[in-house]
Amino acid sequence: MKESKVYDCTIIELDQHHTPQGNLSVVSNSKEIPFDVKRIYYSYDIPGGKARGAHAHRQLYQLLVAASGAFSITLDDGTVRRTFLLNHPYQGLLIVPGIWRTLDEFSSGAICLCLASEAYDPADYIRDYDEFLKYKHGE
Ligand code: T46
Repeated sequence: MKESKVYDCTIIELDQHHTPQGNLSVVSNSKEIPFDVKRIYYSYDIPGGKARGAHAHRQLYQLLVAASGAFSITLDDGTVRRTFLLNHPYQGLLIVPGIWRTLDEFSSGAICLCLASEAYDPADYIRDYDEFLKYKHGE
C-alpha cells in the first residue's frame, strides 16, 4: 500500500445500544470495518507523557478504539499529516496499510484497543522514518 493516503483513514461511528445498565457497541467482520479481525490487542497503563507507535505497517488494516479514556493519533502518509483525538468508545479510527502513526497525549487510565486484520508479524513493521519515506516515494 505504497499509494495509501491519510484521507483513506477515517473515523467510524459504531452503533450504540443504550440500556438502563449502560451502553454497548459492536464491531463485526466486514460489516462496520472493511476487513476480518485476526487479532486483538490493547495497550494500557501508559505513563503520562509517553508516546507509542512511531511505525507503519505494510499490510495491516486496523481499527483503533479508545476503549477507555482518550489519546491522540497522528497519521502520516509521507506527504500529509492528520491528527485525530479518540475519546469515545463508540468511535474507531480505521487505519489502512502504509501509514505512519504516532500515539500520544494518553489520559490517565486510557486503553487503546486495536482490532487487526493480520497475525503479528514483525516483518510487517517499518520502524525507521527514512525507510518509510523511501517506501512511500518509491526510492
Ligand atoms: C500499532 C499500535 C497502535 C507482540 O508480541 N505481539 C503483538 O501482536 C503486538 C502488537 C506487539 N507485541 C510485542 C512487540 C513489542 O515487544 O509487544 C511489544 C510492544 O509492541 P509495540 O512497540 O509495537 O507497541 P506500540 O504500542 O508502539 O504499537 C502497537 C502495535 O504494535 C501497532 O500495530 O499500530 O500499537
